[in-house]
Amino acid sequence: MFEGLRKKLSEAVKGFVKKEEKELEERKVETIEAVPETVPTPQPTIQKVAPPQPKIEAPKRIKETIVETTKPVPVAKEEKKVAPPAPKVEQKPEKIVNLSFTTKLKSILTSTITLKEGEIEDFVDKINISLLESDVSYDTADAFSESLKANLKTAKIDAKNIQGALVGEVRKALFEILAKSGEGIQLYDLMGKRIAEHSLPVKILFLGPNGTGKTTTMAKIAYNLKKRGITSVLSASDTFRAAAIEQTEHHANKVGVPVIKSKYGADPASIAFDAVAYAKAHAIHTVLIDSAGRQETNKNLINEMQKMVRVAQPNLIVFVGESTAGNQLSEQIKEFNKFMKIDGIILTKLDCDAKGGNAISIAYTTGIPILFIGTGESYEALVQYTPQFIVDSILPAS
Ligand SMILES: Nc1nc2c(ncn2[C@@H]2O[C@H](COP(=O)(O)OP(=O)(O)OP(=O)(O)O)[C@@H](O)[C@H]2O)c(=O)[nH]1
Ligand SMILES: [Mg+2]
Repeated sequence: MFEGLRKKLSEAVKGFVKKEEKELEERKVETIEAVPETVPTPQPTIQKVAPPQPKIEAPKRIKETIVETTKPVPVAKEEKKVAPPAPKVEQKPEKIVNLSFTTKLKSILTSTITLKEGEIEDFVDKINISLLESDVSYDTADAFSESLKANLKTAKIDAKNIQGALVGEVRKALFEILAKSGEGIQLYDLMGKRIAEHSLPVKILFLGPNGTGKTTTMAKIAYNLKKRGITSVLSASDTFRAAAIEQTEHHANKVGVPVIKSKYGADPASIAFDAVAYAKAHAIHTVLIDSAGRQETNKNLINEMQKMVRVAQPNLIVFVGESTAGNQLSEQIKEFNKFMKIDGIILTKLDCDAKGGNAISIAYTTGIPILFIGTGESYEALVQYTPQFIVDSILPAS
């Protein structure tokens, strides 16, 4: 997961840095060559000068003593004679002006640099292409590029670590893009808060297209909640697909949580209602409600879903989408969101998606917080979403 994006972005940064470093080297050579031969270099004088550190580091009282005792003796004058500090060289006659300019330029070259307009364009273009090739949508890549460009215009790039500085700028722009959907929803923290407030049960409805991982993810969440001492009940509300009820039951038994079920063809909303009643009666913290996979274009199934929402009144309506669906995933979410307000997203099968750009696009184009990322088939393979996790996975700080 994210391998594609990680490889492409770091290659783009490294490629640019190599070019930039070469150019810097050339600029240094040009500068050194430009120094007139007749101009004396200040180094020999500086090498003779005694280091002034002891005076600076002396404790206050000792310093005072030194000042007192040296008052009658012209120590200060002696120091002036032997120690010509760099700034004074600048004030000296005309021929040394060239040198101080050179020094200044050198110091600029070895401390921080600001990228030129053309260099920024070149760098941002490379990053933009890397994003597009990794399944990041056009809108998202464009917004990212604008953000990066604006930051680079004012950025003081550390010339000793151009790569690190550029990586930092790309990471900053990534965080800005991901901020569109906030920090995500930290379910375990939310549950802790609700338990403390006695505001229970928390009802979560899982919906989305066929086969995206709704039932498996629901079981993963039950497992991970249980590990944290948080109880849950599963509602087998997919009464449509063959073997869906047995699948939910199988997960419930494996995880060790209760399941509320009925017959195939039964009203999914009434099963969800029963599961909520069961949770209330048994002081269970969470109700996890499954649903049959559906397309946003299937009017009957959308009506059925709206009824489930009315009856069960979930606290969180969570869209489960697979990362491998590419750019069409954003569109699916937007369409579902027209019929019922989606509170959060779970992005599954990131382990099957070598490119990984979808995670960024979804956050930016929908603006809906992400809860989790599915990274495999096991119950453990569920990662809490945070922008930090995404940015660190895509481009670790260097
Ligand atoms: N590799 C991988 N497989 C996953 C992940 N999440 C779910 N799966 C697999 O995806 C397949 C479908 O999962 P389900 O949970 O049945 O999906 P669903 O959305 O409930 O499917 P329907 O009920 O038919 O709509 C199963 O084989 C799961 O093990 C994931 O994060 N990574
Ligand atoms: Mg299912």
